[in-house]
Amino acid sequence: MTKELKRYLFIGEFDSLLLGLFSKRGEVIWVSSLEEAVNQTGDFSLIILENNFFTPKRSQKIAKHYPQTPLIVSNGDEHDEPPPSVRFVAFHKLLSEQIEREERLAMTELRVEELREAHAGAKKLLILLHDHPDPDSIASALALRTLLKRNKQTAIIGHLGEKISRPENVAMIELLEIDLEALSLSKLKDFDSIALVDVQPPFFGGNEIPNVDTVIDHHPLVGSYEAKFKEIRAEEGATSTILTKYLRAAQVDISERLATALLYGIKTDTITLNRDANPDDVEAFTFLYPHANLALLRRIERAEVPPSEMKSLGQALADHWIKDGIFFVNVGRVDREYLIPKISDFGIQVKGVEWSVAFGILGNSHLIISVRNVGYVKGAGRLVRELFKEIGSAGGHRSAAKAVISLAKVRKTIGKGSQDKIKKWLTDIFTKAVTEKAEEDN
Ligand SMILES: [Mn+2]
Repeated sequence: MTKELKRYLFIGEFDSLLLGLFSKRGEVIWVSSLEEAVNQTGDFSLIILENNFFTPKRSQKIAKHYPQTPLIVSNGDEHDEPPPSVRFVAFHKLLSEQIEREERLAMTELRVEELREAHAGAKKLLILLHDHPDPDSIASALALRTLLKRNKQTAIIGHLGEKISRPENVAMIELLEIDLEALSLSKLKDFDSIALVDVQPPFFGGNEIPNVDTVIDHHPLVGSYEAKFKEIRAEEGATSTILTKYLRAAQVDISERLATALLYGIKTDTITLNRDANPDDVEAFTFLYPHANLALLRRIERAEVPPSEMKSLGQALADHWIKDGIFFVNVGRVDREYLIPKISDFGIQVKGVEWSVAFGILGNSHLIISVRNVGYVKGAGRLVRELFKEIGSAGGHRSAAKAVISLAKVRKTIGKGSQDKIKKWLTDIFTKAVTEKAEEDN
């Protein structure tokens, strides 16, 4: 929803305090009968029914009259079978800032209804991914299938092209028991409904994809194409983020397997710090984290490390120390950069640690510093920018960041490029910055 003027329709008996509060947010129309309610002109941002006024029948009539507007029942008791798209919200929540969140959820729930509608009659549904499926696309497909209340018999997840070969993707599919079919183009016409996730029709190199009813993607909108349901959100770091929002809004139970897949999808699409995660990604990630199977996730991710590199990992971890809740690791010299963030990820799991700083020298020319924090402390990205922006490239988001500094600059800054010197320097500046930051934040 944008910042346009909000209009609220209240139906039933309400405290003037509540109406007064809402009139500060937008226009308030207050009626007491169904007849008056459906005789209004124009659209509303939100319709709020008083609990005593609410009956499933009345809410259905109102929903039919205002199909684009979310319905909230104030102070409603939980119903065994609530009508679709009606949320029951406690009175105190209506008074607080949480109402904004409830409004967004209610809006999203309406979108989910439209999405389900787009495939309602489909006999053979295909959820189609891009030609080289990655964890984000695979997780999104699983989530969509759950959202549409289908299973592997009633919705195939497929892609065109070669069998999957990247070790971590193979591990994800095997460990999470995901059935993914490699299809040929001619097979597509067998499906009477197709949903695209993490991809859009023009990405298929000019190949015509028939019966595309849904497109859900976080890549920028490309070209023009028709679909019954389109959700293109380029501001999100992952398609898994969009689908996590849908699942939450529709109050669908998220299994451990699905949570693990989505968490991994968001992680792989955003943790590459060249691509910043936005607050939605962080919120989805935080929500999924306790539901996911982290042991399984580690097994999936570990597939990325060739056996030959296990030795470097082991050696690297040996040179670690903890100071003021910061876990430091000197990874030493590496040929492949990803070892450094990997070890930094590991460091944040150490008990009592709030920050993890892993660093190493890549290709004899650059110092790479990878920073993680537990999330409730602030600004990893800001912290590394403050520390290193003068001498190298530095950035990231709230809980993960990285800096790259040439060894020449390191020598210029601290006089010498020896590992001992670097260790002392980084320990000092990080301890100082994190302690100062904690004081600022309090
Ligand atoms: Mn993606």
